[in-house]
Amino acid sequence: MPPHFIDGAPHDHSHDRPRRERTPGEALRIGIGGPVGSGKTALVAALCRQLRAELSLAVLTNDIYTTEDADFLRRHAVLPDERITAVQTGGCPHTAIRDDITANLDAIDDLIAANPPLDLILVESGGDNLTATFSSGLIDVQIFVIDVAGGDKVPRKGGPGVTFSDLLVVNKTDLAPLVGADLAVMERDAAKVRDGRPTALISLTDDPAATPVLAWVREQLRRVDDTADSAVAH
Ligand SMILES: Nc1nc2c(ncn2[C@@H]2O[C@H](COP(=O)(O)OP(=O)(O)OP(=O)(O)O)[C@@H](O)[C@H]2O)c(=O)[nH]1
Ligand SMILES: [Mg+2]
Repeated sequence: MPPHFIDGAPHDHSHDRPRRERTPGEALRIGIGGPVGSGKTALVAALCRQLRAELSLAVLTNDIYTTEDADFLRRHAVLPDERITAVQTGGCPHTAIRDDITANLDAIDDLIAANPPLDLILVESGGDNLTATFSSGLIDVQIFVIDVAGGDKVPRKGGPGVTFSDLLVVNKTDLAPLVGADLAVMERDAAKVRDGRPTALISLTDDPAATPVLAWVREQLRRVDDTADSAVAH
């Protein structure tokens, strides 16, 4: 029997705003989304620890009912307190990063005003599901973090984060033997739908520097610098 599809769903997840216009010299904004517990905050902490000596950084977290993730990052002193802020969404986290992004934009304005000049702003989404993505009116590029613990089927289940994120991160590879997940299957299924966009398999436990993700972030920053240089030259 063929599957039933819901067409024109009342809670549509596909709309977006036009890509925001980045002024040369403005901080690059990287969105980090993905399902609950996949390792988004752990990745934010890793990137802050690796980049804070060379860049001016700030972090914005989203949580539904608390400011748990921002509190965690402050407690672990990954950045000075004034460089970490939070949005408490009160409802589905994806609404705050895609549908009504006002609270996130206001929080980013506050970070920029309090910490001039900023090179990079990391925006963590509240833990959500495979349908959640950031509005391109809020961030410049986005990372989608899934983990191995949910089983090796997750990339095959697809969704906009798995398919269209600028970088797909498959975290917790250390757990693969424990849950019987085949990493080669995850890599292959991701490659099938990602049309050449990169995927990084990592374990933040085994590699706390998140080396491949760090290299990707540095590449994004270099691209931004190149754009700024060419804008000055013209
Ligand atoms: N074994 C293992 N555990 C990890 C790894 N990365 C993160 N964790 C653990 O996974 C749990 C969830 O990590 P978080 O960084 O809080 O995940 P999150 O995606 O930010 O969670 P939410 O914001 O609640 O959606 C924590 O207990 C982390 O210590 C990893 O590579 N391997
Ligand atoms: Mg988190």
